[in-house]
Amino acid sequence: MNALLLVDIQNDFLPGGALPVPQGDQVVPVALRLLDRFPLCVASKDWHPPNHISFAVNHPGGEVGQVVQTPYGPQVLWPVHCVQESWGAQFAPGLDEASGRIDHVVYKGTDPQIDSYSAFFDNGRRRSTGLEQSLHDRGVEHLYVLGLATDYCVRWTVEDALRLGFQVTVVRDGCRAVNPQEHEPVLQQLQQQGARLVTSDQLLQEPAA
Ligand code: VGL
Ligand code: ZN
Repeated sequence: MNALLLVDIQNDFLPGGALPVPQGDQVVPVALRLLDRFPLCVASKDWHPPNHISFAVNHPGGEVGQVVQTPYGPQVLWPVHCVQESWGAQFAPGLDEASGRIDHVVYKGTDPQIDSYSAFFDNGRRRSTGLEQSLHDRGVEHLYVLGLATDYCVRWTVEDALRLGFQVTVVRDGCRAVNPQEHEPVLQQLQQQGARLVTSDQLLQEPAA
């Protein structure tokens, strides 16, 4: 069984949002084109409480971009983003309207004390989000991944998926990076770790998944 996994395609990661990913809006039409092709679609949402450890404002003197030490390792400080129930945490326009076609949503980064880039585990790999179990329950063996951002949540999600034994295909043009110069090197690293890279055009030419 194949599943499409949409990573963090939320307002705050689009231009105009709190943590804008350059051209982040351009992944939405790619996601919409692929949605109909998959028997199962799962999406992750970054879903932080206001007192989340990743927010610079929650560290005295903390600045965005600074790296602080935490019990689970280094943590980059971010602007306040994807606060639970806020506009910024909603799916991007277009995807929000199509959200009836998303079978399952995984919420991550919900614990104030630890971040969660991966849709599978928190950054300390202490707690699971339940995504692995729900994919196994549905008989999923192959994940097709796209979303935001290539250099953070897509990367960590794909690395965990590979470690967990899923076959992984990353849809190149369905991803954008916080640091655009990181996009291609990260994709190359993911390929070296065992992910297949395709474009959405290539995928749409393959027999339906
Ligand atoms: C993300 C930074 C902070 C992401 C989430 O979705 O890539 N990046 N929170
Ligand atoms: Zn976040």
